[in-house]
Amino acid sequence: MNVLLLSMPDYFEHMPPVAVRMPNGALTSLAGNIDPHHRVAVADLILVHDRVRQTVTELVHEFDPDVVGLSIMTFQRRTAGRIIDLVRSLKPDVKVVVGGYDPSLAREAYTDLNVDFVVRGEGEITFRELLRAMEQRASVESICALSLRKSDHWIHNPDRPVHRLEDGEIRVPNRSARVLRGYTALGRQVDVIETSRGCTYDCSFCSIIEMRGRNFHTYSFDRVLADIRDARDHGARTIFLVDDNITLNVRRFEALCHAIIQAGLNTLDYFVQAMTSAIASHGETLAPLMRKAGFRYVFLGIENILERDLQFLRAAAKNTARELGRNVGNATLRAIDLLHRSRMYVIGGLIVGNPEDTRESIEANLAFASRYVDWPYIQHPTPYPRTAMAKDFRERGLIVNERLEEYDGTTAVVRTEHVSAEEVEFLRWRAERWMKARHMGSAVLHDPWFIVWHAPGMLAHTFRGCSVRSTLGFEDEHNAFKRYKAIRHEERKYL
Ligand code: B12
Ligand code: SF4
Repeated sequence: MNVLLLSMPDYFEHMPPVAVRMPNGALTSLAGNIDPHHRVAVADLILVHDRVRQTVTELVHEFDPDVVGLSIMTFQRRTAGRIIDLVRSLKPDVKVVVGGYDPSLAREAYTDLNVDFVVRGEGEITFRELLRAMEQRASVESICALSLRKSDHWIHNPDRPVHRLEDGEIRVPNRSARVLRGYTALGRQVDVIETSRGCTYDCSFCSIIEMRGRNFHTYSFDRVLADIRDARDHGARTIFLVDDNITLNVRRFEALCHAIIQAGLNTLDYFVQAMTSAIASHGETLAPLMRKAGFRYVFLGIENILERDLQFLRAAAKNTARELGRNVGNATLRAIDLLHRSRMYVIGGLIVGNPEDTRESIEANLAFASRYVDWPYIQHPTPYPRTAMAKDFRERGLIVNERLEEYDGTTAVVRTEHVSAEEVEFLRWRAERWMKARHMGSAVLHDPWFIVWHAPGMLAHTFRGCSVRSTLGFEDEHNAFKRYKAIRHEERKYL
């Protein structure tokens, strides 16, 4: 069968396509795990976000798919619906399968879209079994984790246990299936690698717990190294380790750094997500080792600098430093210091606009980010389906925007008890632009040509909506913010 796999073109503020175009790791993993006789194509539509209709039309004509699969996050649901309608108009009898976080956690929303199957949770084995059943015209009703349309109603087959990655059941991704080019992170070709799946924490904003429960499974180092080599052989010079929480097992992470060095793969740049507690407690030895292994940017889940907000986000434990088994306070500053001492950049993940936030508490977090982090990754609390946070916000009546296409993390869709959603977003937007502009000065040392060449585009993106007058203080910045919002609104019309 011909199988066309698509990821959505929707992007959000901190990953503008002018600087970052990241592949979707799910699709190549699915492609690597279906039976090899199928003809499979993977198209990451972020690479063609400005010509989606034309590209999808061409792909359907050239590839003539029997099955089209879409990987969807919540804020991409509207675009996914439009792409499905387009595909159906081009080929009415095609089978449409959806998977990823949104279909898994809000399956009921997909009964109204024109899809045939929803794959819930991890997809490799479910999708393989589905294709086999379709090919053999066999029943799909015994395939776990599959939801299917049956004339006028839907059947939801039982869930599937999470995969134990240790047993080699999941084969390596198939990167050769990609049919579009242009992946980049600041000018270097980027690829994504998984070394583990899952997390045992339960932060209230995170979808992972509802998606797969609280657990942690790991791939063998042989497999991870083979995967990194494969990414490199496909041209990658930067690797993003997309593990949900690689720092859950620090000893294993250290051993992985050693393995990368021994394999000579430390000539690549690495990006990783980490907990502040793990870095603060083990950073004296871990941070220099990470640097030696090639780690360059570390996304730290700081979440908030105020204890009250950390409690709301259920993120206090992962931000607590420990010494000899005792809690010794917030881990953030120490973690940042240790990473900086080893010449790594900190991408600071913070969440502002929580229910009790005042203007002052938001500004305290923004000032902290401005002073200590290299690249701000500040978001607003976003009530994604079935998260604990969504329940809290709904019960308190604080959700002010139900347009899911704006649930991209940098649009404030909830208000606090004291500050309107619009003002929360304005405060973040106003502060963040300057933090980003400042970091371009550091990035130029590593990638001079890219930054020099793309700086005008990146600055234009960061400061869109601003005028010389608003920047010099002769115009109320709220006006510039309104213009920015209008531009952002237009950008979301991918097709
Ligand atoms: C890496 C990552 C990113 C990366 C790369 C994204 C990319 N290009 O893939 C970056 C940093 C760019 C990113 C950004 C964002 N992300 Co993100 N990201 C993740 C993370 C950590 C891992 C995803 C991953 O690659 N996993 C490995 C693959 C193999 O697993 P998988 O994606 O789950 O796919 C499996 C199944 O879902 C399923 N499946 C998936 N697609 C399909 C399709 C078909 C047809 C089938 C059959 C099955 C299937 O099968 C796959 C294999 O088992 C997750 C999870 C987490 N714990 O935080 C969040 C997560 C996916 N991100 C999320 C969000 C919200 C975002 C942002 C909007 C804001 C943000 N929080 O940063 C932006 C928007 C991105 C954009 N397009 O601009 C949310 C999604 C929530 C939701 N309900 O939609 C998650 C779950 C985190 C969270 N907050 O809970 N993200
Ligand atoms: S530590 Fe990270 S991956 Fe784990 S629940 Fe919290 S946000 Fe999600």
